[in-house]
Amino acid sequence: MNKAQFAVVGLGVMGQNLALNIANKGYSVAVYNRTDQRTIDFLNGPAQDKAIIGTYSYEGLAKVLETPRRILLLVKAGPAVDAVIDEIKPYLNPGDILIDGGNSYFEDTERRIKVLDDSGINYIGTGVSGGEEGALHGPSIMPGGDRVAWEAIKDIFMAAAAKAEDGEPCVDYMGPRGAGHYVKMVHNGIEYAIMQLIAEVYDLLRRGLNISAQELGDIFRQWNDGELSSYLVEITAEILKKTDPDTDQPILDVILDEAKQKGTGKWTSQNAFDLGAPTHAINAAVASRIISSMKAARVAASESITGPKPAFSGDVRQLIEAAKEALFASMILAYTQGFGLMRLASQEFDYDLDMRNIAKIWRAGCIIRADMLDDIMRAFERDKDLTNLMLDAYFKDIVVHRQGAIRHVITTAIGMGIPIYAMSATLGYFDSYRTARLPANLTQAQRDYFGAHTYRRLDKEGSFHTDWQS
Ligand code: 2AM
Repeated sequence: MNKAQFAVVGLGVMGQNLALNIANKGYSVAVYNRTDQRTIDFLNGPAQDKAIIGTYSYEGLAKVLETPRRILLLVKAGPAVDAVIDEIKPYLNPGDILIDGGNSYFEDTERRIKVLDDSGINYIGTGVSGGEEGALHGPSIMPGGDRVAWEAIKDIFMAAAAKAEDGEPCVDYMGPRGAGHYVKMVHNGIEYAIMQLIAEVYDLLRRGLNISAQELGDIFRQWNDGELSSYLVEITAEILKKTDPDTDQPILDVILDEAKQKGTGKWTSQNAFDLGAPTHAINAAVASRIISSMKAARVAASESITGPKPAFSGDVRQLIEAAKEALFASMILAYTQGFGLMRLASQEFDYDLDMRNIAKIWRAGCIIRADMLDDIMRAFERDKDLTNLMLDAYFKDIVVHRQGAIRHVITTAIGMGIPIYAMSATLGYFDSYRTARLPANLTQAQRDYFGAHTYRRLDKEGSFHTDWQS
């Protein structure tokens, strides 16, 4: 019997679709799932007539695989990954490759690699983005870990990955240890930011301007035909135009306004705080999801805590145009913050991340794919050490010229009492970054006043303390 070239452990939707994707590219795939019935259903269903074989023990899985074994784990992030590694390890040999394709926290990946080091088993932690559809037709894949192991899985991953318009596969080696999962984490952080920015623009136009969901769907569709062209803007247009079959209302009007989260956005912010990276848009998006989940409290408060009424008396067309420009510029600033964070992380963790390659593999397949990533890739081609995207002439020109639109959109929303926190935070990042002298001099004085923390001066070197009360 010919041995299988690749294995997938964990047959949730992502696991099933990746197994199908890889089999469709001409590789033979063995699958295993903790609960046998799921394997049976998969084999009798979507995997019928494919080069996919089912196995019902880790021992059996190990036996049917060619060596070195290449095994992709797609189980729930967290303790399940450790459990599977422990159970499968006795059947593996040095040189075999375990690949974790779940949304694992990058520090867990670093720890697992350390633990497996003595066994000779190679470990790859990889981000996979694109949702269920992406997994089946081509996701963006962000692998990190052992470089030799990467070379051994490269052909399969390149075949399975999405292809950008220039034909380049959306996968590349990100860096050692947890680098792949780190990049995926930041991808998700940027995703949170962009989703929140879009949500705020939707809220302003829908509630503030009373534009119907249908009309707004057309507006987003038009935007998606231009420079805003991106997966998230595209699906927003489709969502806005969707009618609920039960009520005949726009489906958005019957969906509960409580955003859930699995943690990758929060991890991004937490890590950004640890590293000292300004990620205003991501932080604001996480905070916005949190306050959205306090539905009962908000409903109660809405009855007693008053504010301005969302009533707009200005030029509607002008505001819609400004919203488009503001969304574009603030999306650029969200990417700017994400790439800035990865730059710091690369130094802190010795990941040696290549920002150009990250932009390159985000151009298709993943949730934050957008035409502007092609330009981001080019900016890092012009200068691979670019410290901030806004310092690239092309992007500087865009944000400088669109800042008026952001200011107009934000002040309009604020005047009407419509929360626009992520976009405001993004502008705060922009304004802080371009301000030579911030009020942190006062912060330093206060710290010295109450805690004798000392301060530095503009006019001479050294550390100073003032006797404030004398
Ligand atoms: P299950 O079908 O047996 O629940 C996504 O949830 C995938 O993760 C499923 O295939 C699920 O297997 C698997 N999974 C979750 N926890 C697991 C564990 N502790 N060990 C093995 N697989 C697990």
